[in-house]
Amino acid sequence: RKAMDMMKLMDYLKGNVAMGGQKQEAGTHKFWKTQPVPQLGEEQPQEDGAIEPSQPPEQVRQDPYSLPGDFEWSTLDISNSTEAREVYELLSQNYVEDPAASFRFQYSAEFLKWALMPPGYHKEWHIGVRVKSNKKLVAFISGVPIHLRVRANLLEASEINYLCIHKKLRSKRLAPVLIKEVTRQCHLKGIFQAIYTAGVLLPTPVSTCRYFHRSLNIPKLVDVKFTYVARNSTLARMVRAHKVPSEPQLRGLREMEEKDVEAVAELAARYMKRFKMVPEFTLDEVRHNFLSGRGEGEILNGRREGQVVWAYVVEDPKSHKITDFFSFYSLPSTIMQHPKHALLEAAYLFYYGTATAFEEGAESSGRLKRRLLDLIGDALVIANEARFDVLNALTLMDNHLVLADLKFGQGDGLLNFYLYNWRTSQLEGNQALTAEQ
Ligand code: MYA
Repeated sequence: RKAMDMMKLMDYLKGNVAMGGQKQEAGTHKFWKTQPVPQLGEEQPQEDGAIEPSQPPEQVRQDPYSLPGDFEWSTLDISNSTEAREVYELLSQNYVEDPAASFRFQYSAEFLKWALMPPGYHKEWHIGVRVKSNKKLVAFISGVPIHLRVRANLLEASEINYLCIHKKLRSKRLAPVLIKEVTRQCHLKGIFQAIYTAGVLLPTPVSTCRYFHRSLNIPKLVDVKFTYVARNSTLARMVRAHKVPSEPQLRGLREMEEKDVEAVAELAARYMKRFKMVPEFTLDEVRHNFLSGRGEGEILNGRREGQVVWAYVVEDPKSHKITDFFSFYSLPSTIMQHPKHALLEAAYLFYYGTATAFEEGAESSGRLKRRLLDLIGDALVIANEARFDVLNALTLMDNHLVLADLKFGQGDGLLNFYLYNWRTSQLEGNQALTAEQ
């Protein structure tokens, strides 16, 4: 399958585009051809490096880009619940949908707070556009700081996400203005590289991953047409085939706590050395990513109120060392026009790691694969306990080792990874680690 994706990617690069159901013609990217990104058909670079030089602070444009007359820029204060709610409302009505317009991402306000306010975030990178007359929020783009290692280089970069324009204002070339403005705000903070992901194909992905889905709540998923009963099967048989154990299987598995921050940071850092494009986390970032989105109060039906992230560790019962961890986050989708179900409760596999990977011969002997089957298998148990309908994962990190055995089914969606103002030759899916939330 991966070979197929690479071939499609090659076709795209040659200009014969038909990827992810998207048709585009090479050479027609009026905006992207003016930007410091690899252009279509370019040869793979011999060396890694910036495409254009960083600017000294006094050369960075000081004035905001101009917007059409009826609109104005507005910095959003995400720590303010009313403003976080405004972004939530804009996205829940206008953000990414599947090609059939059946499902639309519904990031919660708590999720947005967690994703947009990591340690060292800049409020200036949370950029809105409002209608001047009534102050209605009609567009948004955001960035957060990230230390990103791409092969041997550690980049101080921004991660751009949640670009969204109200449906009524589409195709008016407003997106390039938002992108230029967030670029300017990054430049003002001395940041000249960025990472971003998109389902759509643009010039030019550094890596392309496919979505896989592990069904948990089969009757509902069939009901909302997220999945189908195969012609040679029945609903009951499918339910049986997708049953997960009622208890985690790994001895020593427990929820991550504050006392684990250092051990998880070390394990994650060492594990991520396996991959070619990865974020590097400080202790504060580990605490933020895995503990701050945990919600409040008692766990009820596998969840706390407002919980967006689940993080678990395996503590060796004898040595009390942390040997493994996994995490996933909650990102529901609105089910459009369904009489019974309004929300698809989806969890997305996030970061994980296992010390088994550091043992001699772990990969060739199959030990790494077996350990990951146990670990991600337990992630399924926890996700099921927390009443998620489905656990989603991409073809990145070591996921390819376990997806088939754990009964993840291949999805239609692709996710393209892009770097802004950084040249490096293309990475295969499993060499990239998502920075996507
Ligand atoms: S990906 C999620 C994007 N959001 C959605 O898909 C939500 C639903 N859709 C919309 O809200 C609109 O359709 C959007 C486009 C806003 C996407 N990334 O204004 P237009 C190019 C980059 O007439 P609209 C995410 O959030 C398109 O190719 N460019 O179009 C990551 C064309 O340029 P060109 C995109 O449909 C975002 C131009 O825009 C995307 O009204 C990373 C047309 O503009 C896209 N997803 O609005 C942003 N979609 O003619 C880049 C279309 O050249 C960050 N376009 O083909 C770059 C780094 C910046 C920081 C640098 C720091 C140093």
